[in-house]
Amino acid sequence: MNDCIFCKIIAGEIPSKKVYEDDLIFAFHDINPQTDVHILLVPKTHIASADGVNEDNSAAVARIFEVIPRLADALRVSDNYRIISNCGESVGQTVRHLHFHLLSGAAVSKDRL
Ligand code: DGP
Repeated sequence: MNDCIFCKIIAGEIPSKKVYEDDLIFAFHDINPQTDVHILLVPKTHIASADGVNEDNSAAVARIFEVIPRLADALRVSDNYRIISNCGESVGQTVRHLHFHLLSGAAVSKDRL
């Protein structure tokens, strides 16, 4: 997907604050954090949303959920976080590349942004 922001981040064409990468997935800090810890985990393969997950590409989703507890431990938020994936514009999906928000801590006030 040439026009996909997250594909460009994965390819290194747009800079990001990477926290994890392997053969299937990429994780980085959200550019507009909603909480003290706000990480995005994405499959390297372009999947538009959770609706696009199937038996051919679900290994990346499984990998994301294997990595989440390791990242949570590294970020010192184990047993203290939420995972959210918006599927569809009507519920707030703004980037059409499947991603999981890892959120922990206090909401970041506008004063701090
Ligand atoms: P959603 O609303 O669920 O589609 O979340 C998309 C998130 O992606 C949103 O929290 C902001 C983040 N985001 C959008 N563009 C960029 C970018 O260029 N870099 C980074 N790091 N995050 C981005």
